Amino acid sequence: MILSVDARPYTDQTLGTSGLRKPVPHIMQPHYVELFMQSVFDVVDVAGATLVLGGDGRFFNDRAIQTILKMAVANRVSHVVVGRGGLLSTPAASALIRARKAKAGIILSASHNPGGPDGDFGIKINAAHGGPIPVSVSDAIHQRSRTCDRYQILAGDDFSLAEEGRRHVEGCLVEVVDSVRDYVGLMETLFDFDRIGDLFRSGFTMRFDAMNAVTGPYATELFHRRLGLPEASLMNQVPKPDFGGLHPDPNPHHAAALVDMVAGRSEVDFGAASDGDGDRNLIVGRGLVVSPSDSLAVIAANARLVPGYRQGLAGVARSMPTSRALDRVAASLGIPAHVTPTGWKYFANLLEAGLITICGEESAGTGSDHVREKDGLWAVMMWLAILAERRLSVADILADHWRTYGRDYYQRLDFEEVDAGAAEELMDSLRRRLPTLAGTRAGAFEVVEAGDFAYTDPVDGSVATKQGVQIISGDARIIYRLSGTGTRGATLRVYLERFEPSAERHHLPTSEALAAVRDTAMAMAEVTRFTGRTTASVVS
Ligand code: G16
Repeated sequence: MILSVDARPYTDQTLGTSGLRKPVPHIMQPHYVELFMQSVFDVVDVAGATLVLGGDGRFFNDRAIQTILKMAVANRVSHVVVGRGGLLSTPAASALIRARKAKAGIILSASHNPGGPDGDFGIKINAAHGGPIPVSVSDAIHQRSRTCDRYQILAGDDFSLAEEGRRHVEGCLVEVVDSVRDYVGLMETLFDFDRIGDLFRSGFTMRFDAMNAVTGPYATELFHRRLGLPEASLMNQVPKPDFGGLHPDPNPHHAAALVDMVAGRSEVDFGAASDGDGDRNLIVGRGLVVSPSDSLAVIAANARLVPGYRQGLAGVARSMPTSRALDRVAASLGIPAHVTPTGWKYFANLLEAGLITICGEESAGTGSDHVREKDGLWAVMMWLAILAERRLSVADILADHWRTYGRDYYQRLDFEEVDAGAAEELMDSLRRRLPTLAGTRAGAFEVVEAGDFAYTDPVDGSVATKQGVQIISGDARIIYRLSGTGTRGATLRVYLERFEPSAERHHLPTSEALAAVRDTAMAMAEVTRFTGRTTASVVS
């Protein structure tokens, strides 16, 4: 029986960089998920459509999946493809949307944010191409949510998601699929599994940290069962609703155990980690952590060694705050390098139009045209494939890369949970001063260019403004931006970059190489005056 339920609309169902993201107690308010999903179903017009549904297994995933399934049936969706146990990584969901020609995908995740009853929950909506919906659609969903005061839902028992199977309910086919199989099949079309297996057989050692999040089952199948990595080399590979208390953000701060094991004590050749929903990655070598911007550049420069990319790259793209290392590779390959605002939806358009093959972000997202999302395990596979071909250490691959292209020292400072009003004021103050900043000098830093990044999408013509303040001084760059994924107060991100052409100066500690840029960045935006902070909460 289909019920029609009246409820009072919530007005705060805004979609940020990655869909709806809220603290768990907030999202568990009565009818909150239901009204949001009804707005989604109304805007996307799901009657008669196929949908893909899954999540990263965090607290409330199991309840929200049941609600959404029952609402999908009530809203006359004809086919829902749902991951077994309610699990799907974000890249696996993107692949399934494309393979099943679904109209949309619903991914339950707050990505790299902590989980558990006091953590965060999120709902991401993906389009038929497999990538995040464009801003026009997320705006329409928010508008609809402001007045949506009734939802449709199937009454009755929960669906069993424990085993693969198909069940018809009220004209809807609910199909539970293996969450991992199709994804691993896709990896097989891109990589030579035997070559990577040979690398492991040669004594090469690796640790993969799934951070108690969704990639555990994927990593177990891919790295252990298919490539022969000993199971003991997998860490935290059982997904847990609270991520075992870990913060599943694969950066040196939150993945400190892995970093210490691989980079610190140099016992292991290669370390990698992924985040809550499996779209981000961390790459670690003996004695060093690879910065995401460098990782992207190395992957692009070596892509032709990998079977799936032998024919070369159509073009590449990075988000504006990502270091310019990728641009140098593109120039040497003679291919276009696009620069987009932060958010994978901009890449999705370029990928869809065939303008780029590989893209990535400083926030540890790297991906290619095999799906329309960033893909953590794909990035790890790219590194393994490159290591298997080149048989050099991670450190030697980087040193060689920097010798060829120069080194872009890079660091991101996060000031988390600062007062939202103060963060806005800091950005406003910077923006007001932009016209007068060019030509000014702060120590060795002479401002050559100062602007607020704006982007016109070459595919759909949409315009995005106010995407981050960028201050350029020849070889150095400072960027200020407010995060679009935090749920408490505001997070100010300050990105620091400096190009160093000389190989003799490629092995400085990053914080030392960027000390002057950091001092300038703190002073120029008056970070301490506005936020009360003298140091960042997280440095990555
Ligand atoms: C999301 C987007 C990414 C983007 C990131 C930015 O990541 O998918 O494309 O780089 O947000 O985060 P912020 O606005 O906090 O800097 P995710 O992994 O949270 O889905």
